[in-house]
Amino acid sequence: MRLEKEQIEQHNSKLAAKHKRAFDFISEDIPQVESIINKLQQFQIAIPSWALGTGGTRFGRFSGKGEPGNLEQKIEDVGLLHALNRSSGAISLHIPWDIPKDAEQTKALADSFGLQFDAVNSNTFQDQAEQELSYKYGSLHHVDPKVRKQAVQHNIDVINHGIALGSKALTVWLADGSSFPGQLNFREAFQNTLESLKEIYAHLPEDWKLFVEYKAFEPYFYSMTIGDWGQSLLLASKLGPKAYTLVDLGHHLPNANIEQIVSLLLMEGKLGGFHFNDSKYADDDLTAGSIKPYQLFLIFNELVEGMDARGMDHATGLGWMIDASHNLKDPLVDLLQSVEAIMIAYAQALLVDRNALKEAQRNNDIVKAQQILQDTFRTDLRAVVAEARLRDGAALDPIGLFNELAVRDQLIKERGNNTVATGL
Ligand code: PSV
Ligand code: MN
Ligand code: MN
Repeated sequence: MRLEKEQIEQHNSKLAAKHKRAFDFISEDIPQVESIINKLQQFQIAIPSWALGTGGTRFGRFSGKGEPGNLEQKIEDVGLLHALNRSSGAISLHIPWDIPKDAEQTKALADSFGLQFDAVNSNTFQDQAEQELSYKYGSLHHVDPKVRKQAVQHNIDVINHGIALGSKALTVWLADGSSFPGQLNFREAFQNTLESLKEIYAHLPEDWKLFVEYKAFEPYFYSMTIGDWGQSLLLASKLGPKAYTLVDLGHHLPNANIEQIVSLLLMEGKLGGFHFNDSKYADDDLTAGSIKPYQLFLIFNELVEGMDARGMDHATGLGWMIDASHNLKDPLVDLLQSVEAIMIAYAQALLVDRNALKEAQRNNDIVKAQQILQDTFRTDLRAVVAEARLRDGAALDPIGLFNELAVRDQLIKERGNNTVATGL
C-alpha cells in the first residue's frame, strides 16, 4: 500500500485553518521559529525492521493482523510511516531476521519510498537453525575461541550485507553475561570481547562506524559483559576512532542520569547513536516519551548543547533510531507516536535559551536555570512540529490520517489475518 499525495493534501486542507491558528499563536513568541522548523525538517529517525510486527513477552504474544511477512513488506510499512510524517526516512535491519535476497532490488524498493538503510544490527543472542555452535554461554566473550570465531564471522557477514545496502554503521549488542557469581572470569570475558571486536572493527569500511550498545541486565541477571556506558566507552576507546558508544534509553539501572551520560560521551566524541524508547522499570521498550517525557527533553537538551559545542550537524552527527516493542498497540501507530515525541523533545531543546541558561549557571541561579528548562518543556510546540511536516508534504495529523484511511484494514486485506513478523 502506498499513500497518494492527494490523500495527504485532502487531509491537510481539512485541518489547515485550525493548524494555522495554533501555529500563528505559538510562532509569535518564537523569533527563531524558522530555524527550528528547518532543523526539524532535516531530522530523520530510523525505524527498526523488528518493531513492525507485534512484540511479545516471555509469557505470550498476542498476534496483530496484517503484519509484514517479509522484508519487502517491512520496507513498505516504513514507507507508509515516512509518507505520513516525513521524519522516518530510514530503516535499520536486524540480521538474520531480515536478510535481503537481492540487495539491489531491496535498495531500489526502499529508494522508491525515499528510505535509506541505517545501521545494520548483528544477532548473536539466538541460535539460528543452520548454526554450528551455540551461543548459550555467550558469543564474542565466549571461553571457546571457536564460538568467538563464529560470532565474529557473523558480524563480518552483517557488515557485508550493510555495504550492499548502503548502510554506514554496525550496531553490536551482545547478550553475553552471567547469571551466577563465579560463572565468569570478568576480566577474561571482557578481553575476549575486545579481541573479537577488534577483528570485526578491522572489517569496517573507511566511512563506517561501529556502535557498541550496553545493557545493565537481561537476558543475564548477575553480570553483563558490556553492562554500562563505562564498559562500552572502554571498548570503543581501545578499538579506535570508528567505534562509539550507543545509548539505548532502556538499558540503564533505574534512575540513572542518562542526560549526564549523554553529555560526557559527547564531550569525549564517543557518543555514536541512540535507541529511543521509554520505560518505567527496565528494558520495557515502550513508546518514546510515554513515561518520562521530561527526561527525553533533558536528553535532547544535552544533545543540542553538546553537539553545538562540537560543531556537529544534528541530523547526521549521530545515529537516531527507535528500538521499541509493541505488544498492545498497532505497531505503526505506536511508531508514529514515538517519532512525534522525539520531534517534540528535539524542538523544545532547540528552543532553550542557551545564553540565559549559561548565565544562570555562572551565577549559581538555580531557580532561574530550572525555570528556563521547565518553561521550555511546558511550551506546546506541537504546531511547530506539525508545520515542519506540512512543509515536507506529510500529514498534519499522521495518526488521524492513518485512521481515516483505515490503513490497517487495507493491510489486512492485502496480507491477511494470520501474519507473524520476524523480530522480538
Ligand atoms: C536488546 O535489548 C536490544 O535493545 C538490542 O538493541 C537488540 O538489537 C534489540 O534490543 C533487539 O530487539
Ligand atoms: Mn537497543
Ligand atoms: Mn533493549
